[in-house]
Amino acid sequence: MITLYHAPKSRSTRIIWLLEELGVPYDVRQVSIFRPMTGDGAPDPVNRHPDKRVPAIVHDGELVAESVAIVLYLTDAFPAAGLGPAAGAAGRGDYLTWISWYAAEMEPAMFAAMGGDLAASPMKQRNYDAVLARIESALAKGPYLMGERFTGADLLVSSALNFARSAFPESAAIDAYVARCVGRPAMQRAILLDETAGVREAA
Ligand SMILES: N[C@@H](CCC(=O)N[C@@H](CS)C(=O)NCC(=O)O)C(=O)O
Repeated sequence: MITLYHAPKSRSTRIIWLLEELGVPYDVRQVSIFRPMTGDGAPDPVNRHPDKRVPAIVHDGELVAESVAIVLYLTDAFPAAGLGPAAGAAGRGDYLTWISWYAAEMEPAMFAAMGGDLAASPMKQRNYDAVLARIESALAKGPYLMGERFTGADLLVSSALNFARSAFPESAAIDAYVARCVGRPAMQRAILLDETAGVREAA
């Protein structure tokens, strides 16, 4: 069984999405977190995340925190879902590149744009421009980052674009991509389960 430490309307919602894509049984442990935007909420002692953040999962006694680690761990652990090339398979390098790029490049660029930091920092502007160029060039080929197949990298990137759409310029290609990804039945189930999920049986 997989236990997900989750707080509604946070980065852990996309892990419910992932678990729904995988169709495996899981248990959602709702925890409180500190919400810096509003100042509400408090770290929850039952949360196994080392920083009392979400998401974190425990699978067969193994604790995994950080969204990208969880996506990689789960898409590797359940390869039948076809959400990421396995180690040694064609496309693995591309998959690892996208997943790592998301954490190391896209999230910082997105938060820099949201925080209005770009104008004062040529370096941040350059990084942001590179992020946008990478998204645009992938979507020009599309329909997904790695081509025809939706992967864990799309789950991360599209959920971030959906959350912070205003951090990026108007673009029909980005809008269509976000709609294509978040319109998937698994994400639509995740939205409904966000506040209420407990134990979910295998699909
Ligand atoms: N890099 C982490 C970020 C996790 C994170 O900051 N999660 C937020 C919710 S979206 C949280 O738990 N905040 C509580 C806090 O900062 O104490 C990841 O992607 O997993």
